[in-house]
Amino acid sequence: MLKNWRNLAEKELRGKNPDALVWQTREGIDLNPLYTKEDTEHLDPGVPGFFPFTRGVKATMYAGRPWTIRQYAGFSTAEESNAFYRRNLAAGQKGLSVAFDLATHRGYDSDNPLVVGDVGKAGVAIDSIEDMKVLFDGIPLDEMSVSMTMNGAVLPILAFYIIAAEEQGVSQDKLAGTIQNDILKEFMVRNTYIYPPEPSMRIIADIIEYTSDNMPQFNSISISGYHMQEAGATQAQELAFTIADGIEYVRTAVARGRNIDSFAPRLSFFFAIGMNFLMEVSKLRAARTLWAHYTKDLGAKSEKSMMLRTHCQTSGVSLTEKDPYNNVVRTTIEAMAAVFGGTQSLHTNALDEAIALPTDFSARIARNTQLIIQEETGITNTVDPLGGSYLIEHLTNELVTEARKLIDEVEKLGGMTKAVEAGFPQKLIEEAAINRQADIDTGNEVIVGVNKYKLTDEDPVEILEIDNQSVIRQQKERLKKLRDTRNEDDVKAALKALADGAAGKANLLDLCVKAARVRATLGEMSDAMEKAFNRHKAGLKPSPGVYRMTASKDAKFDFLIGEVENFAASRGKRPTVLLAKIGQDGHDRGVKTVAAALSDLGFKVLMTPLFQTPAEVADKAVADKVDMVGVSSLAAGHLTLVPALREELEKRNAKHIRIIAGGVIPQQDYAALKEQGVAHIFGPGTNIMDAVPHMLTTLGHNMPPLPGEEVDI
Ligand code: MLC
Ligand code: 5AD
Repeated sequence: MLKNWRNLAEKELRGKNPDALVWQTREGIDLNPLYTKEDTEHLDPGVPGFFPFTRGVKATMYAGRPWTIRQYAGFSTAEESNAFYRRNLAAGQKGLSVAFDLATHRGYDSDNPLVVGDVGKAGVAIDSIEDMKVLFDGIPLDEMSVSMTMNGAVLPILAFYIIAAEEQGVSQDKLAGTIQNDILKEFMVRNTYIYPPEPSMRIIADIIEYTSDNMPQFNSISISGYHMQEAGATQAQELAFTIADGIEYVRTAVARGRNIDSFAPRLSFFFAIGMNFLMEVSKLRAARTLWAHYTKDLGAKSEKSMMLRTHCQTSGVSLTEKDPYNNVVRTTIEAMAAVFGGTQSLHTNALDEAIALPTDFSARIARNTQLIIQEETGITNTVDPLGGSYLIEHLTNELVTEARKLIDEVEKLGGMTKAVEAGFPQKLIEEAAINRQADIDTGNEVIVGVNKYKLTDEDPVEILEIDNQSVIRQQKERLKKLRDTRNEDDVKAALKALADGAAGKANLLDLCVKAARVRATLGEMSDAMEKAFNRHKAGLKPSPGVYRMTASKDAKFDFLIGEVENFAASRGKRPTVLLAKIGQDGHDRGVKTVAAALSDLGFKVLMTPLFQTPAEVADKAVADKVDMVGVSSLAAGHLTLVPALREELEKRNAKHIRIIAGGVIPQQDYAALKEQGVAHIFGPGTNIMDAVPHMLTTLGHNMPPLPGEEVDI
């Protein structure tokens, strides 16, 4: 039969070998154009609800209870976010998921000068228990399951939550919810850590210990692959490193003397769901299979410890600033993959993802995407509806195999903490990100509306604007009121106990709960622990060679190298650019990819570490005599931080150093930035090779037209 198929296929292909249709995925998996019974005869995925849970953790899955529609949200003040949550719950959302601003993530109160650009911007500003109470005003915490995405300042935030519930009359044993508390992926890709890896892992163990003793319904970690995929990881890398992180957390808690079955049932997971539909469905099935086997090998006896329960979020990085209504379609496809994969909880991104935070309008469409799948399609009525598909079973098995290989490599390095210290996962993810960018820039990978089928005119979409200065003002007032009314002696004593506890061995969540009760702020608690732990700092540097491998196949690449050489010959020095990250924005995939590409194109590329002040960037720009500073902004701080940088350069008589900016910057802000002297703004989806002529022209180079300039249609 198969032979007949090959003959027919060859005929259809006019004599070409059907093997030419094999697709090598980014994971390095070869996918054939056809799968049959023979490919899956040796594979038995079992039934849902039973080990190894490939087909789902519950016997009835969505037929019994649909997944939780849990939209991640937060912006501005606690009042504004609370009102937004209530509107969303009234319109069909089922669980809450809190996005905190970057000042909060990094352990700073809103009145700290280091966070002027970040307060209230990428999430809600929370400084104390008083803010947390307002955030959940009118939301009964014994009924609502709440997820909080917090990793750096995880102790004060979880403590505020416990006390906010206590002051609502809800004891901590009744709290159902999840704290992200996944620090390993912060060091790997997300960058909202505060302390170095060792004390950070101790904090994780303290939280597992405290929650498994006192909060039996609370998920102590959300082990997250999401941010790995967002940073460029392939699905196999995301899968493997997430499971490897899980293994490391299990070992950490076991090393504390905890029985695995006392805490593992409350470890939960979080994956990204991108556009490779069949791969994503298979990834979730593979994840459950892997976790069941690894936890069993680690000594679990209870099946609850072996069940991988997960939240999913559709992929932000797959969405585009260009022709943004296409994003509704992308998100629908991704949401369906999460559902076919058997997720427990889901966030669907809004269509304005690559521009700003969701408005009420875009949040409504995102939420309705899930409601429509749940209520109009009938998809929920059968468990694991794609189970038994030849391809899905084959791919699930391939992903299990690929992930095991990577997990073995991590094990050889001594586990994930050591692997992260050695930079192993980071390097693979970074290379995957650069490769993908090169594929997109050269058109090997198509993104509709970005590198193919482009619009000539883009209609601007309405965006959510946040008055950052007003948020800071309100937060400062609230902090003042708190400090005026609390008992300072109690606060001092609680903070001293916390500082001593950090230097010693006490459970830090317990001490933070006590400090929250007497109204210590988030910044004060973080500082108390920083005395013992210090603050973690990490540098950035370009990775040469990877972009060139793919991009050099494009004629534009050699042409641009030639122009950079011409520039260098006429000036006696290569164009020198300092790529800068200012404020608390730790998103570094973009800046690392741009650095890699520009250095392969002949630029001299310098990079600042993360979390710089405008003054620090200006100092480095002047000291290193750069021609240009490129500011990468993905957390909406640009309108505050870029003008501040210009001022700092002017103070140093360095007006000649040009500024360019890139990242998530709404068109609406372009004029204001240009008025502040920004020479060029490069939005999401910019082809790096197309950016180079603008950069050279800005530096006064006389650019000839590019060969075969693509004509927009
Ligand atoms: C479910 N239940 C069933 C059932 N299905 N009971 C009988 N029959 C069925 N078919 C039960 C479950 O056992 C459970 O009870 C209860 O119903 C709730 O179901 P759940 O499946 O556990 O769902 P949920 O409560 O929503 O929990 C999902 C979770 C959790 C385990 C994945 O960790 C979670 O909500 N995570 C969300 C994480 C998140 O939102 N992260 C945002 C990150 S954004 P019981 O008693 O067994 O518990 C981000 C972006 C950034 O990170 O970078 O800023
Ligand atoms: N509100 C809503 N969604 C958010 N995201 C990040 N911050 C917020 C917020 N404050 C989403 C985006 C982003 C992903 C990490 O989470 O989709 O890409």
